[in-house]
Amino acid sequence: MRVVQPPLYILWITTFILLSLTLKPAGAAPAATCPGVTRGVCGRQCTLHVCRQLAAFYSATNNISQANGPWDEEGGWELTSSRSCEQLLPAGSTQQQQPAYCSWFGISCCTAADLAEGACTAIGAVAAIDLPLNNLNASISDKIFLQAVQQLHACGLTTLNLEANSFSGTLSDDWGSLVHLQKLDLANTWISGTIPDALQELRNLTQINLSNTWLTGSLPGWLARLQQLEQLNLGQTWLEGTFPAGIGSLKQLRELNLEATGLAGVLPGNLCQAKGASKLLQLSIRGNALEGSARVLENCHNLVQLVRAWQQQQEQQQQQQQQQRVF
Ligand SMILES: *[C@@H]1O[C@H](CO)[C@@H](O)[C@H](O)[C@H]1NC(C)=O
Ligand SMILES: *[C@@H]1O[C@H](CO)[C@@H](O)[C@H](O)[C@H]1NC(C)=O
Ligand SMILES: *[C@@H]1O[C@H](CO)[C@@H](O)[C@H](O)[C@H]1NC(C)=O
Ligand SMILES: CC(=O)N[C@H]1CO[C@H](CO)[C@@H](O)[C@@H]1O
Repeated sequence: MRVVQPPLYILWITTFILLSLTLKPAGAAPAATCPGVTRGVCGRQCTLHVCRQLAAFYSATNNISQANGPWDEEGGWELTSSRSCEQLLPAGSTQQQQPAYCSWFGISCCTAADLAEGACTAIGAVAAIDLPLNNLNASISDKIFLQAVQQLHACGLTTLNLEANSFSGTLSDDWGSLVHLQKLDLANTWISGTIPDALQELRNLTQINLSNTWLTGSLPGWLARLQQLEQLNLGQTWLEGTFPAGIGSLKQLRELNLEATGLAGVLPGNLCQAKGASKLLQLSIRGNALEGSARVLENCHNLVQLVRAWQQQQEQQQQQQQQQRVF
């Protein structure tokens, strides 16, 4: 009987290996990759891919007024059902020419200078989408929308400004895959839910604007780890809880807006932790229950605008006194 044992043993091992191989890809979706990029240049395969992703983005957000499209016709996107990406990007076009989508309204393409600055990864791909106030209507949890954004991100998208549109939905963990993002602006939309921990992977963010939304939950402590942050605007949201002390250690922070939120408690005594080096210019904390003494701002040497409830009252009193004097 012992003679049979080795093959059985091998069979078990083989089964185990096969099982683990088939089970592995069942986890998180693999990160999107950008096809057709050679030495920092978005080649034809890449430009076609980018164009198709913009088409997907367009159809996922274009549904408010299909007749005219949400974007202005003159500078508008040329993509319609009768004009495909193949027609817009003829095969013979030279690399010196910018792909047609680079001149579309709200689109900025990656240039050699941008590439050198680390602002994008492939010349000729899309570096920024700036479409504030453009009647876009979609859910940010919508799979088609999200996939288009993820694919564009894989090709070097670093700025996504969709402020003041009709976006709804929640920031799912999938948003944590957009690790190259430097600017994220979804302010003035209907988005709701909490700020997922997955967003802490977006270490290169310099600007976050999620103000005037229906976001709930607490202000995540990991924001303190986004060391590139220059502007953080989470004002006019339903965020609550306390102020994470570490935010005071963000060395690049210039603007911090937490006004009209449910935040409460005592401000940490180290709001501008980096002595002498604090870049904080604007701080707005009115309209919430945050408390703190003036000593909290001791090291905020560069502060030029401070908006606090008590200060506003003082200004109003001063204005009233001045008016009384005039009359
Ligand atoms: C926006 O899209 C949603 C669902 O996709 C739809 O129910 C709603 O009517 C749209 N809003 C407008 C103003 O077209
Ligand atoms: C973050 O920025 C640095 C500097 O530009 C760059 O080297 C790095 O690759 C970026 N990381 C990601 C995930 O984009
Ligand atoms: C963020 O959004 C608010 C509200 O729409 C807007 O006033 C502000 O200019 C935006 N940008 C920054 C950096 O706060
Ligand atoms: C999000 C959404 O509803 N997208 C639809 C917009 O309209 C196009 C074309 O009619 C559809 O293909 C999308 O599914």
